[in-house]
Amino acid sequence: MQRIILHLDMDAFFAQLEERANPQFKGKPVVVGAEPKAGRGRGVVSTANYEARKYGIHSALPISKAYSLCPEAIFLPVNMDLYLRVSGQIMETVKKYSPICQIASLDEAYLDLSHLTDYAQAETLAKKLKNEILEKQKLTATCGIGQNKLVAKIATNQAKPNGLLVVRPEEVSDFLAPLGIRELPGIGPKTAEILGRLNITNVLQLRKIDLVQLENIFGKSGVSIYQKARGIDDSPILSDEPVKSIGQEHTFETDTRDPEDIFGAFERILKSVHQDTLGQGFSFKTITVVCRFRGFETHTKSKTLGKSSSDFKILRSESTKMLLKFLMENLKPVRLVGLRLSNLSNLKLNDKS
Ligand code: TTP
Ligand code: MG
Repeated sequence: MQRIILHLDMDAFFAQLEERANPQFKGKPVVVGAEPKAGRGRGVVSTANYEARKYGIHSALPISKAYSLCPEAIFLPVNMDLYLRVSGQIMETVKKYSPICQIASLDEAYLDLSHLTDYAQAETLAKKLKNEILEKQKLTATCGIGQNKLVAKIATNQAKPNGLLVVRPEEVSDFLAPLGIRELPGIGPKTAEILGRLNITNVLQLRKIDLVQLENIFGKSGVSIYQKARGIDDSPILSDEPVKSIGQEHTFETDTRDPEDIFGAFERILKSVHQDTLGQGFSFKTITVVCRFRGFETHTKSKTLGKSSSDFKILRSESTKMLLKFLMENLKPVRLVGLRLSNLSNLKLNDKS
């Protein structure tokens, strides 16, 4: 059966909300994220508005780099309470447009519109949705429409900002062909580097490699790369997707090997993540610890418990073991530590372990 999927993603979400709250920022570069501290700041950029992107500033860039690219930009801290509140309001609007809706992140959602007869109707619906968000929230969003989540999302990315792009099934092949391989969601820097060594930089070139060869190079993920290059994606829209993980990170003011600093910060993260997880009614099964050393070298380790737990002592002892291992294996100063709990299940009352 033909599917029609719409993907919606708010433009420069955190930055747009800051601009809405401060109209004097309009037209100026705005960067939301860690404090730049005149170029000595240690965190990263959460997002930048499209003005700031002209300077090469983007999400996940070290804030010090962002500052050096554009010191005159307006740098703002993350105001998550505001973003969460508005995200909830936007998603209430989005959900009205289809009973099958997957909220994929704070600012993006997929709608299954397969009940409509054709793509023209879907396009009309997308225009209405964009309009309603603009009228109610004074915020712009971009929509992509395609035969599956993959094509719809790529369409959104190509239409940004404040755009709407419909890719009909018969157009998919030509639409994808000229795109760089990094435009395919899930093709990260490592995969792109390996393919680059084979002189493959765009999707058309990627399609020349057959499935067997891709599997030889990439193992299991070969199939998924093969399918992405052809716009194939059978994944369903998962309504009301549950929270998948809860975590927190801490970046030190200066890189450190001081155990008091490191374990002090880690203990605070442990308590806060544990409280947050139980507070949201979850127990956890997988514990992941992240440690970033000087030079941005980042290591992660995970431990999956035999059964779900909500026990703080187990969490502390398992995660501290992983952190200690990082510190023993690597003698460089530490820049960041973090903890994430996943494999969450609904906590049963009186379930103590
Ligand atoms: P995105 O939708 O990826 O980015 P964006 O909305 O800022 O810009 P656009 O969609 O127009 O390209 O992410 C949504 C929000 O999530 C973003 O505003 C800030 C936050 N975010 C981070 O905090 N860190 C990140 O690395 C990314 C990618 C996003
Ligand atoms: Mg966005």
